[in-house]
Amino acid sequence: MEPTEHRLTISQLAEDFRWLEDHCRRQPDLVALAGRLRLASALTRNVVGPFLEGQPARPLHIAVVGGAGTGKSTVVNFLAGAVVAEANPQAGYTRHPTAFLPPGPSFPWPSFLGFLGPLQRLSDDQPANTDRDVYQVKRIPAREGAEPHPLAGCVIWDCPDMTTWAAENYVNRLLEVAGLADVVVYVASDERYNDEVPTQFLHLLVSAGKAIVVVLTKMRAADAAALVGHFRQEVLGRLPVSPSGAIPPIPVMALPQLTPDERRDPAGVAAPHRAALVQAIRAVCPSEDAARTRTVVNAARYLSVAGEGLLDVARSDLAQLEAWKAAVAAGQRDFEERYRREFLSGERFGRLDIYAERLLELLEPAGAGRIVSQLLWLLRSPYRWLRDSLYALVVRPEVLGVPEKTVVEASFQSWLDFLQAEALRKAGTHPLWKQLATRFAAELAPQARERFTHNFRTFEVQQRQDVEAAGQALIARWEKNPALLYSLRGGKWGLDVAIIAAVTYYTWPPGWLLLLIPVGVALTHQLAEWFIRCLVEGTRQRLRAEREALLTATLTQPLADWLTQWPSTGGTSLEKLQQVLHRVPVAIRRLEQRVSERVTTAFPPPAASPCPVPSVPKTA
Ligand SMILES: Nc1nc2c(ncn2[C@@H]2O[C@H](COP(=O)(O)OP(=O)(O)O)[C@@H](O)[C@H]2O)c(=O)[nH]1
Ligand SMILES: [Mg+2]
Repeated sequence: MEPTEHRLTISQLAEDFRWLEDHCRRQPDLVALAGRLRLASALTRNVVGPFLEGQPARPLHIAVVGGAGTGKSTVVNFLAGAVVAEANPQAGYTRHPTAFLPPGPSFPWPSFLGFLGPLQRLSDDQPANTDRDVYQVKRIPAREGAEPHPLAGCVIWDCPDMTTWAAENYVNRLLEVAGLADVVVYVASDERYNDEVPTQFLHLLVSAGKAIVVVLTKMRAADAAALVGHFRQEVLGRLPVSPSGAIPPIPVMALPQLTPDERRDPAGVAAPHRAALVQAIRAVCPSEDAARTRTVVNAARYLSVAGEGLLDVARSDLAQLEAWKAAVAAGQRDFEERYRREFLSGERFGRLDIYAERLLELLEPAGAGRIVSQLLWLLRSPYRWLRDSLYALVVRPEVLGVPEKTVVEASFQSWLDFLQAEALRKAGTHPLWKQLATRFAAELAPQARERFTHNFRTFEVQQRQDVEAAGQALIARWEKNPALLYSLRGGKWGLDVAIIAAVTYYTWPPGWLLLLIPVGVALTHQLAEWFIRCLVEGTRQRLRAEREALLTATLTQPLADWLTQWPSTGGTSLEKLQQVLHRVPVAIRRLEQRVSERVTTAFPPPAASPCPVPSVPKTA
């Protein structure tokens, strides 16, 4: 990979994750997976990208996360050593992340294309409930005469609550910061330490290999040990088992019920609590480089392990879209087959008879010869009467076939019926079929019918033109080739003259045997008609094949294409799903390789990975 190639790979991968996330958000059952995809893209842009760009490990990012009202802002204040975050009894008060910078030597703020995704940095001070895609950066005031801040060189993030995967906006803001974090402080209060959604979120962070410190709050001091035990057993004990190694022990500490004084003065009255908290964080960050290396390596490993699972939805959607496409194609085949069977096989293209007549006329001589030709026509009259009468006796009257329009309309209706039945049959198996089944009658069928009517008109106009063109081509072939025309005409004419001459000569003196003349000229005429019928029959065969192709080109194929694409309205297409399925694993492999190259060249290999990646929980 070229030095800057990773930028392209990262932006493409992040874009693919974003597209998949949108795709999941359109399916209400998949919001949790959408969250995972957001975390994956945040890890790509906020962690792997800056690392490959060679950005320094400083500052480390500490994200304080958890359910509503668990005491996150209070914990942020304890880490900060001052009341800087707005602790508020109202659930869901904090709507965007705020970064608090401890006093100390300054460091450059990380920068990378796509860093923190859609979150814009606010330049002015805003209340924590500002509900926009923004983040704030605030400095923690230095206390006079105080010791250096224990978390200097770190950024402490106060985050929105984790209460539901469905609140797209602020959950995404939280996931951006969670993705960025080197250490996650997971806060749970005594009464709700086991809430479902925050616990799922914790599992996800553990899967992503984040270093985690759990802080349990608000319990009575006497209950602290029991609650810690419960949490270990009920929550951490149920973490997914890792195929790649056990999850390292996650420190769990208690921050028991605080008095108002303690909450107001974390660095003074509540200093012992604060010291324990800071100590727990420092313990999981032996050094800045080691902590960052772990964050990056685990992020890359998570992407490669979880990548497959993240793509499951795309794979399953692709399979369903393929199944829909196959159903549409089967319906199309039935349509065309029925058209062939019920209409085309019996179609004579009546207009061609007129051209056959004209060809026959072309064989007749022009100018003075016309008179003779008319005489011959008269001579052939008895033969004509005889032939027509016999024909009427032998051949049954032609049964009028079903009109083309009726056959085509009925075939189209069967196609729709088949698709609707298919959608209803599979409605319970996948959201795509459910959507098809519910929207079929009201949306899909009327839209399809409209298209059908429009395309059928084109088909009709075109086929009329085709028959005329084929007939005219028959005539033109003779007219444009006088040598051929005169030979044919001369041939027929010569034969007639020869017959007349021969009969006259051999039956002289004239008697009733002269009747052989009308028989003879009738035979030559019959020969000419037979020859022309063969010519026209060839054209008929060709027209049938052309009509079939025309039906496909102007009617069934455009309809099939439209029907195939129909469930994709909104941006999900077979092509895009295929592209993403192909591109994502390749990009992840590339990034993982690049990360490991850089880790081995830039940093000495860590003795043992402090946070091996556990298994990835299956899609909810
Ligand atoms: N009594 C008591 N109240 C607390 C304690 N910790 C937090 N609170 C209060 O609980 C409410 C929610 O706390 P906050 O830190 O804002 O929670 P967040 O929503 O998770 O950020 C606030 O009114 C805090 O003052 C505690 O240990 N004891
Ligand atoms: Mg808060």
